[in-house]
Order: sequence, then structure tokens, then C-alpha cells
Amino acid sequence: MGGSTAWRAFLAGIAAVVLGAGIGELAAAAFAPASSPLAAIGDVLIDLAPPWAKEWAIGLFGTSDKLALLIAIALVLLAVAGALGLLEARFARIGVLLCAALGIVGIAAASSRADATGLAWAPSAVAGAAAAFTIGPLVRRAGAAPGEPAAQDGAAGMDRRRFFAWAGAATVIGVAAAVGGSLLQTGARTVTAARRALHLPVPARAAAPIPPGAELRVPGLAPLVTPNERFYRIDTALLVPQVDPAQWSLRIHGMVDHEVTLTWAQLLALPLQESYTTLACVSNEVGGELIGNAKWLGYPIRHLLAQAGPHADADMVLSRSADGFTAGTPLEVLTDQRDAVLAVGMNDEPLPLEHGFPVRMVVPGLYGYVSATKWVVDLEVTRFDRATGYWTTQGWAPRGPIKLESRIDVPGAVDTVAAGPTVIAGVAWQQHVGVSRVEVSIDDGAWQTAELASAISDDTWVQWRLPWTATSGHHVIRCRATSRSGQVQTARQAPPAPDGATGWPQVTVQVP
Ligand SMILES: Nc1nc2c(c(=O)[nH]1)N[C@H]1C(S)=C(S)[C@@H](COP(=O)(O)O)O[C@H]1N2
Ligand SMILES: [Mo]
Repeated sequence: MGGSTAWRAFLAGIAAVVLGAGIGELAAAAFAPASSPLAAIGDVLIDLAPPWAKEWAIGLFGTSDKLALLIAIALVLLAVAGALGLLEARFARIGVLLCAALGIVGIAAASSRADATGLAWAPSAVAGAAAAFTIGPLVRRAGAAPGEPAAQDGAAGMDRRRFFAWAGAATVIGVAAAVGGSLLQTGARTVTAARRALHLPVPARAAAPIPPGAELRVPGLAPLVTPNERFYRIDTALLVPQVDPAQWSLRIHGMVDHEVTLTWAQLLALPLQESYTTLACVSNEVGGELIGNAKWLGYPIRHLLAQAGPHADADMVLSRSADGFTAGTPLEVLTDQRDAVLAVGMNDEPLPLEHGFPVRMVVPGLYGYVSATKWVVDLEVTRFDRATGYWTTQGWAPRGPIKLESRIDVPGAVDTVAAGPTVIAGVAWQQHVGVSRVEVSIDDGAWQTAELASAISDDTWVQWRLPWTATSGHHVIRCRATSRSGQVQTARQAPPAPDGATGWPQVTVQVP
């Protein structure tokens, strides 16, 4: 096989796999949205990836980690596809068999998802079949079929053009099918439509107005209430789970006296309450952005648990989402007086799909991975020595109380600060404990107490600011918070794993 023939065989493999993958995505959009072959393989990779790899991806790509994964899967798939073309050229039928094998991997991946439907196998089957049927003919047109006599020169040019026409057509059809599939998915999503048509009930207990002075309005400081579009998103779902509220129900079972089942209509008929709670991710680095504050509309989980009657020896509630994620929350946290809710609203809107529509948990004081289950459908009352949540099986701490932390937002890392009067500002939090003081140290000087805004409540972060007369030169700004329980934020630096980062945030500025 000559160099240019090999190159065409490589392209033939890619064209066949692009055709198959594209048709697979279209088939998924048409009849099994949760079973897109690419996404299913991606989800399995997410679940199989070692915790350090997930950490690394979240750290490197932040909230775009899923896009990065999809691009990586696509690139790997293209390289594999090219290799299949080369194999088929050398050993006829091997490429065909391996295309079929890729389809089977997709079928297995899609069927193993928690939200797999009866047709979960279909998109990958279609994708594998389409690639398997096209790779042989395309590779033969690449002029690389084993044992075939080399074509005459003039005829070879003709054959080459014909090959590129066929391979190009396969690629175009594959890409068009994939684009068509994605249009179909976003255009006709019933759940998106259901969300748009929804009117949330008026709360039986509205949130108290935000205290005057809680919002310091320093340019560059994170707003006190995070707009939904700017709210961080962390989850293991490559495709946003589509949960139709009309089909939604929650089952409370396990170590209880009475099983409780709640439908969407029943939940909305309950007296709902509003509460502000700041959500934080355990993966948040010191100074990081994986934290946000919202007004949640929901129903206290303690009332539902009281109805179910947990057994005296139970100590955990394992919540499960429609896509199979689980979190283990201490029972006592869900039964004390805090505003731990089944939330349906976020900042006066139904939950956005990415934030758990139609129903999620929000629990003040605990990191999201042990409490904030999105698309929640099941609460099992159990024990920490019997059940384990998703991230705890990956080495994270079983209980995840939020640590006392603070952040400097102003000046930002890339801001230029002019000499003269300016302001340093940020936020501080330890949900359900509260913050009583924030101090700032400039160039290792004495701690200066910052002005602390009024907090909405102990369950939310609080803004702070300190006037500063900047002098020209290089400056290091640090801060530390003190909690209402008298704890001072530790200087000891700890990474996010296994139970949350610690250390003083620090910003360096060069004042001209
Ligand atoms: N179903 C589901 N719920 C989930 C997760 C998930 O992966 N799947 N991640 C949790 C984690 S680790 C965090 S920090 C919060 C983030 O919630 P947000 O995306 O609304 O900010 O959701 C929690 N709930
Ligand atoms: Mo998280």
C-alpha cells in the first residue's frame, strides 16, 4: 500500500465513522434523546475516570469540562476511525468488524445509563451498522483493497476523484445528520416547553426583603444574588437530563414507617417557602468561582421525612437523581430547623434545566456533592455504614460541611490599580454558621477589619470591603474571615480533595 493510498484509506475510515456517528446522533434525537452514542460513551468515561482526572478536568476547563470531554472523545474517535480505515485496507473485514464493535460499545454504554429507555440500544446500533456497511466499499474505492492490481495511471486519477466524491458525500451526510439531530433536540424539547409554560405558585412564606446595605455595589464584586445564567454548574451529566414534570415523582423509602410518594401536582399544592441559600462546590479552590447565591422556592424536606417516619437507627438520606447520581446527607441536617428544601424555583423562575429541573435539593451548610441533588427522584432513608453517595465512592469525605472561606474579588487578578484611594472588596461564607468579621492584611501588615455588609442570613455569603490608599509598587493582599462561632479562617493550605480547600485568598497587584 503506497503512502497516498494509505492516506486515502485513513480518510475512508474517518468518512465511514463520521457517517455512522452522525446518523447515530440523529437517531438519538429522534427516538432516544438520552442515548446519544457519543454522550453515552462520554458518560461512561466520566464514571470510569479516576477522581484525580475529574479534578484535573474541572480545574483546567472549569464549567466547560463537558465540552472539552466531548471534543476529546470526537478527536479520539476520529483517530480510531482513521486507524480502522488502515486496518480494513490491510486486512479486509477487520475494519468492518471493529466498526460493529464500536457500535456495541455504544449500545453497552447507552444501556448502562440510569435514565436508559427501552430504545437506548437503537442509536448506537444504527451508528455501528452505518459505519460497518460503508467502511469496506469506501476503503476499496481508496484503491487500497488487498490483492487488487494497481490501476492504470489515467484510470487512477479518475478513481481518486471518485473516491473523494464518495468519502466527501459520506462525511457531509454524517455532519448534516448530526447537525439535524442537535437542531431537533433543542427545537422540540418537550421539557423545555413544559418549563416555559409553567407558572410557579405564590410562596406561602415569602423571603424577607434583602436588608438594606447587604449589596455593597462595588464594581467587580460578585453580586449578592447570582443571576441564574451566571450560576456555576457542576454535575456528571454530559447531556442535561430531561425530566418532564408531568412524569416526575419522588419516592421516600428505606428505613421509614410509611413510604411516601409525591407527584409534581402534589408538591406544587404544598405551602412552599422562599429562602436564600449560598451553594458551594467542594471542588472550589481558594479564590475560585464554584459558588453562587440564589433565592430558592421549595418545600422543607423535614416535613416530608416527618410524614415518612424515619427509624431511630437511621442516620443518612441517600438522594438519587433521574440520571443515577447519588448524594448521602446526614439525616439530622434534613430534620433540624434549617431551610433544607426540595426546590422548584430559583430566583423567581422554575429551576433552569441545568440546575435540576423540575426538582432539586438545596441544603444550607453542606457542599453540593453531599446534598444538592439535581433532578432528584428518590430519597432513601438509610445509614452511613450501609450506603455511599457518588463522590464518596470516589474518595471524597462522606460528610461535607462547608468550611469557613473568603474571597477577594476587587482588585481582580488582571485589574490595574492606580495609585490613590481605592477599595478592596470580596465575599465570605460559612453557610449555616455565618460570618462575623473579615480582616485584610496588605504586604503582611497588621490585620485591618473590613466593613462587613449585612448578610441576608447565616445561610448566605456576605460581602465586605475595605478602603485602601494604593501606593505605587508591588502589593500582596490577603484576607481571612471569622465565623459567628468564633473560628478564624485557617492559613493552612489544603486542596479541595477530600473535604474542601482551605487557606487565605491572596491577590497581588502592581500599582504604577
Ligand atoms: N444529579 C446531580 N446532582 C448534582 C450533581 C451531579 O453531578 N448530578 N453534582 C452536585 C455538585 S458536586 C454540586 S457542587 C452541585 C452544583 O449545583 P449547580 O450545578 O446547580 O451549581 O450540584 C450537586 N448535584
Ligand atoms: Mo460540587
